[in-house]
Amino acid sequence: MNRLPLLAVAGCLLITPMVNAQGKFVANYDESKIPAYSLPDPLVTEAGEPVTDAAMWIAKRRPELLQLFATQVYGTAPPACEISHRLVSAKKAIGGKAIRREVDVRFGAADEAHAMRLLIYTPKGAEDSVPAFLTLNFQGNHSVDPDPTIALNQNWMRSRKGTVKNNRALAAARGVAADRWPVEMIIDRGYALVTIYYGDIDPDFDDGFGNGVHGQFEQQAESIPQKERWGSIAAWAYGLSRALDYLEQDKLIDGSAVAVFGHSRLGKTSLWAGASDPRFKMVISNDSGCGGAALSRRAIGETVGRINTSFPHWFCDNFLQYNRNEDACPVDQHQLISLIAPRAVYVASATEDLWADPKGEFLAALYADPVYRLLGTSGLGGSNPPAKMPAPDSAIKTGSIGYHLRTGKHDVTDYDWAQYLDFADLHLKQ
Ligand code: GTR
Repeated sequence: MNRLPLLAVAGCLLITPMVNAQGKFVANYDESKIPAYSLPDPLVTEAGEPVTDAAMWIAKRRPELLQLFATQVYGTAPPACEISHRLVSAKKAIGGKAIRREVDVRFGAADEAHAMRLLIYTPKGAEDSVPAFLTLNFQGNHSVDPDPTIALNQNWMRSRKGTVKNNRALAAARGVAADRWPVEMIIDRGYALVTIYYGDIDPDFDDGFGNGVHGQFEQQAESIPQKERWGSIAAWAYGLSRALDYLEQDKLIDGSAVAVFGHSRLGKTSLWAGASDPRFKMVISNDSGCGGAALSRRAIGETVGRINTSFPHWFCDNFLQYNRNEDACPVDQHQLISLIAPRAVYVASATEDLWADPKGEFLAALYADPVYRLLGTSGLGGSNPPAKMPAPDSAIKTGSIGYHLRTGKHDVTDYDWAQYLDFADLHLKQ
């Protein structure tokens, strides 16, 4: 097998100060100031044994890595709960090309169980069930399309001038995020789009894990050591898995051909959902950065210390010990991508999104490649992995690992979606 040498970066031995004279975090963007690090090898067990075949990966290395990510990074979620669902609305949409439904999915059978609302577009007149993109959104289902019949979400939302006041969405929020959701293009290609407001699952603020699904499963969490309890990313991923439980029952959707997609913090979430739930056939991380696709050890742009300070509720408490001490973490993010193997994974970056470290995102995809090849897939870029990062706007999308660096800022654009649809054609439509 063609093994890639894992990077041991000499770097500078003096760790660069991350704070200025006023004590404010200052991101490093200088490659020459990356601290010295060596990456843990996905294909060597914690006991130091090389992983030589697929059976050993499946029986030994994959479970041990999964456990490390659960206990050291994202936290351990409770076991899958039973779900119940209720159709809220159904109508024609997108000029009659699609059916759009709203379905409430509850975390339990009881009426008072916590619920999330799925907004589902399926192509009208499809002869068979269709593959789907399952996604979380930041601003409510009503922000995805201006259609005034989509319910205006009234759960807690971060206030935004003009669209969210006192943490409640205003009618002006309808369709505000439509740029990121090319529903017609997705429908025209024969796919369903399923989206959920992420705050339905767990509101995105630090309340000591009382609200959202955390609140409902408080008792189960008590049996887990405090520092390993699930953070919000694990809670959102749990919601995605329960949404998939529902999609497996939905006759219009092929539950065995679902891609999980997310942008930014929700890209971190899609990676963890795809790593921890092997039913996801394909995983897409759009500009996910630190705690997502970017290698933590590079400590360039957003760092572990910074993310744990700004968003203390995203990860488990054990992750705090790696603040400014990334090299001590037993795992790094190329191993998270490896956990998705041999299923298809796509990592995307943007040229101006230096906070998310595009190069670190690319390297993590590249260093997951040996696991994909061990499992008999084409890995990144087909027969041989690329020697260097591709030029902007030239997607690598023929193997089981896809990657592109889009020109522009931290965002989701039609260019991004066009690549994901091409990639999905190869992996969801066989
Ligand atoms: C930023 C955060 C990033 C990214 C982003 C987002 O503030 O530092 O890690 O997740 O938010 O989700 O929009």
